[in-house]
Amino acid sequence: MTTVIKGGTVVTADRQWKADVAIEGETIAAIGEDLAGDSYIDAEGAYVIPGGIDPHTHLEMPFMGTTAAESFESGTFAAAAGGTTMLVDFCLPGADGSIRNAIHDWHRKSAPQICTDIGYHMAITGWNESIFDEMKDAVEMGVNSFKHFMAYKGALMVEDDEMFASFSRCRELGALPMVHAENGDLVAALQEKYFAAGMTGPEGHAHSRPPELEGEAANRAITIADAAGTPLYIVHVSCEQAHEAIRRARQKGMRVYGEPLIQFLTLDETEYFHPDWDHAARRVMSPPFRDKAHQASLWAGLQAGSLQVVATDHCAFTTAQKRRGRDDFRLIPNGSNGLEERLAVLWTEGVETGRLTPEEFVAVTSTNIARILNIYPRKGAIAVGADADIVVWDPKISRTIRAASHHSVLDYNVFEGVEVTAQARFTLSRGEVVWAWGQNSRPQPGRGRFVSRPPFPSAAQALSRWKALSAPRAIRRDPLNIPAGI
Ligand code: DUC
Ligand code: ZN
Ligand code: ZN
Ligand code: ZN
Repeated sequence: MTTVIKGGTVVTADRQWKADVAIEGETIAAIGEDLAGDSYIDAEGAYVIPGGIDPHTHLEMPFMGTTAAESFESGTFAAAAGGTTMLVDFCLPGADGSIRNAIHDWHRKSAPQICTDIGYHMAITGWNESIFDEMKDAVEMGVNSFKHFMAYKGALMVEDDEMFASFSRCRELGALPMVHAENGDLVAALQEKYFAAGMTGPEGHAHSRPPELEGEAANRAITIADAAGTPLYIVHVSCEQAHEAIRRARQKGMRVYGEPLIQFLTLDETEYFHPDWDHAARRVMSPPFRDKAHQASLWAGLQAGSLQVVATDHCAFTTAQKRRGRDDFRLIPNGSNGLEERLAVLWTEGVETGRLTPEEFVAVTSTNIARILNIYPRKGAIAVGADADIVVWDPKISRTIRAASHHSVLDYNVFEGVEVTAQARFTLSRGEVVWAWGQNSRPQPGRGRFVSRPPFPSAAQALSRWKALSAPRAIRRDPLNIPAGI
């Protein structure tokens, strides 16, 4: 059985050309002109792009006294409707602190539900010998990235010595450290200060998390990564200060990656001063939305390549859940939506405006993160042998984003009323159509798979390769063999 995606323009991270794409089973079998098959998918007038990869979601995650409302089923279906065929979810240790158990727990929750493929990052929320040991188990279980919260004091936050120990362990294991960069001690102090001064609403959230605190933490994490000899991935970069830290580190030769969110690129801090409490609270996330100058910095970073990935941090809490913080902004569960909207909003605000080329759009929504997470070219590529995770992307379907018609379980949408000019006509996951615009079909929950991500060549090997080159040079900067040029 051969299925051919017919008549479209294939776009990859480096070029675009008119071609058909033939699929056999779960993978791409051929790319070329006038391909014949047993069945056809119409791509006339559309782009044929690698399925989006959202590397930052929190589905069903217990957090701030409640649990994120988006399920693995609704989340992966909403993703597919928006042209995203893989997401990478953050796995949090439970009360026993065990990494192994947390991964089993995430499998137990996700496996029966997922409509498309997923991977995990593991959160490191403390430090002891069993965490040291279990990080190896995580890598063997296909989880090769570890996230560190520099904020959420008294809950998830880790200290600098703990990060140094964990980053050093990542280096031994060939894993990638990631950080949520905000100075958690100062956030807690400022929250206290504004609340004590009578500021109880969502505006207190914005005031207590200024961009300087994100910039400081980003710089500190970069210093720790440099000392440990690891690359570093900084999640949800929202501001010029953090972007500047990343630019400087890269200019010095470090592999530091930055991930702006689609929300940060398009929505701003005025949302927190909206007269409707629900409106403002629904947008409370950390870091918070910033002003337009920071947005301009993030767009520039995507253009220049100093920022590599656009994600969502999709962490969906209903209005009822947000109201837990009605009298105290510190209790509003942090998180906002974007899993379904990411590609359409980025296309409209990025490609339609001329800020990004279609190739850059593919790079920042799919290919770059596939390379950073070591799953390229199985994911993130239109290439013979790659998984047939493909989107037929129609740049002529305009629509208005509405909670009433989205596929998330949320009762609102932070992009409500935003007009977008493109949409997934078809989304294929490993060769199967999991979304078709204008049709009511839904994929089978549980058909998605966990994608095991191998470690990078070990630091020890990389080091000895460097040592073999006798020229005196810094050996600290390049311990993992992440491909150059991203
Ligand atoms: N920020 C959020 O807004 N939600 C989940 C976790 C985080 O760091
Ligand atoms: Zn501290
Ligand atoms: Zn975070
Ligand atoms: Zn997050």
